[in-house]
Amino acid sequence: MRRGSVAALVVIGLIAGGIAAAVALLIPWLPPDASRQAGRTDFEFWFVVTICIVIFAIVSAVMIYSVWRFRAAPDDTSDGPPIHGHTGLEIAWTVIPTILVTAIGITSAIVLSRNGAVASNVMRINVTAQQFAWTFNYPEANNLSSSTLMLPKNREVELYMQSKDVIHSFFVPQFRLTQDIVPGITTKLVITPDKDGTYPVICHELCGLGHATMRTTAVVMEPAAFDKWLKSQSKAIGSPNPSVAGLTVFTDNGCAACHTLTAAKAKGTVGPDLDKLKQYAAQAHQPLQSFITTSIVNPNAYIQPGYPRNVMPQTFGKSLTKQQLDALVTYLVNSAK
Ligand code: HEC
Ligand SMILES: [Cu+2]
Repeated sequence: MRRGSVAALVVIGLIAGGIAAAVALLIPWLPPDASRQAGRTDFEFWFVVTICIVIFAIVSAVMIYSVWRFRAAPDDTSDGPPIHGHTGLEIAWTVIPTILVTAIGITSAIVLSRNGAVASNVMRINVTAQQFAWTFNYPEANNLSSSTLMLPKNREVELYMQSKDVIHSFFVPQFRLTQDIVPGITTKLVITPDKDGTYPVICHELCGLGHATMRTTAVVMEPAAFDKWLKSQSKAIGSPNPSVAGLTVFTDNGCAACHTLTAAKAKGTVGPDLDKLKQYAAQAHQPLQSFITTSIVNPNAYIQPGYPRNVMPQTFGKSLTKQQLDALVTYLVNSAK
């Protein structure tokens, strides 16, 4: 090959690689990372991207150079010369990708096994996914239930995830972790959050009409603050003051997102106004307390006219402990006007 051709190939390759690298590096593709697993996932991500950029540069150089250098003259209708391949090139484009793909396979396997490794002091959290809500239960704290995923910083947690209906998927971009939740099996995910903050928990698998609303937040806090939260929750739920206990259950389980309730400063409008429960119970010809209990445990048993069925999560009967449910019902009975 002529010197000039080599120089042209190198220049085109550097320009193409430079553009691809700029697109990769100058645009902030990834949100900040907030878990120990995220660092490893990002390493693998950039390892693959780097390989892609180099290959892109080589392919672009050869392609652009060939289109320009070997183009046919406008009046040239003759066939090109017969060529029988190039053994050296064929060996190169087989061996090099084999090495690269093997390297990606090995590094991915290492990242996966490190990310899945469980420490001895791991904290278990049970996750229930269902159209279209998340519930988190803490077996270490009497199965305390929360609709927000509260996590202590630097402590490894293992999620045991189950679905009540269809396939969902747990995804927190800042943790760089995602795992499907499949009816009938328990899938697991290990997370070691390492930065305080509030991050979105997203359902990552199209799971029905309300899929886009199947979101909550993960809150990572200092271990001391987390212990305080656990204690205050357990205490509030066991509180002899029913309004404290019930309010805690109400706010922790996302009721405020869909319902209005003055006592809880809730302004949701997806579901009926819970300040009017007395009136609704009368319309349904049911005693107030059993009307409220059934509405929470089995929302489809009675559908308030004008409101959609299957929107209120069907999980509360399972996810709330008896104590939490009692506190919640008492609270709603007392705050109904
Ligand atoms: C995703 C939105 C959503 C969430 C979260 C939600 N609800 Fe509902 N809720 C609804 C909708 C919609 C209805 C009306 C349909 C029906 O009657 O089932 C409803 C109905 C009710 C009713 C019966 C009202 C009536 O007049 O029939 C009660 C009581 C109630 N919800 C309490 C709660 C409590 C307590 C929580 C939290 C533990 C909660 N809801 C969480 C959407 C929601
Ligand atoms: Cu979902």
